Amino acid sequence: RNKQGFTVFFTGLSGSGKSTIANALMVKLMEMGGRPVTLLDGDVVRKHLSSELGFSKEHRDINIKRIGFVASEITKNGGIAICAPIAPYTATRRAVREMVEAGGAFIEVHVATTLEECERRDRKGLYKLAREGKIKEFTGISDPYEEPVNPELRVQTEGVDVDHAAQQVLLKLEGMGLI
Ligand code: GGZ
Repeated sequence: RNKQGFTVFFTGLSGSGKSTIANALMVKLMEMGGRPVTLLDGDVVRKHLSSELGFSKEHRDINIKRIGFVASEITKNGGIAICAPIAPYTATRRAVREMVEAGGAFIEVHVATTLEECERRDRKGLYKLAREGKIKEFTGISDPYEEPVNPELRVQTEGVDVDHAAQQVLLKLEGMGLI
């Protein structure tokens, strides 16, 4: 019998490691074969699906709901969607969950790297620019991030390698009978 589709929805700060873990998870799921896997990464979506949008609450919400819609279509058709936006607002994440759960399973994964650690890494130099006021409304600095209260899974990235974090997600999916 065919298994139901599902969406793995990563949420976390800029530079928390969402994209890296999402990519590692995608590779592992593809290696297992069977179902198509679609990655909806934050910056790719911003370029191709949400290029006219900025970072106000209104625009972030539109962005996340678009991602949610695409993920829900994929999930409904038995596929696997992996999303990796910041998605800072609880209510918007809940709206996406409801859309996806109408046709399959939704797994929210909080990539729980602390602001201090993200800022220490500052891989793209954005935190420095945000501190200098050169980027406005920057998540964690001058814009909110509402931490998920009841995610299906919370992963740490400090002192843990990417493969291990992706493996934790796989174990969760197995436990839920999704793979
Ligand atoms: C947050 C910003 C901002 C502001 C540009 N706030 O580390 P990155 O660069 O590659 O990931 C961040 C990305 C966030 O886009 P999302 O679509 O994931 O955000 S949301 O879910 O809130 O819609 C960052 C970059 O865009 N970036 N300006 N002001 N991140």
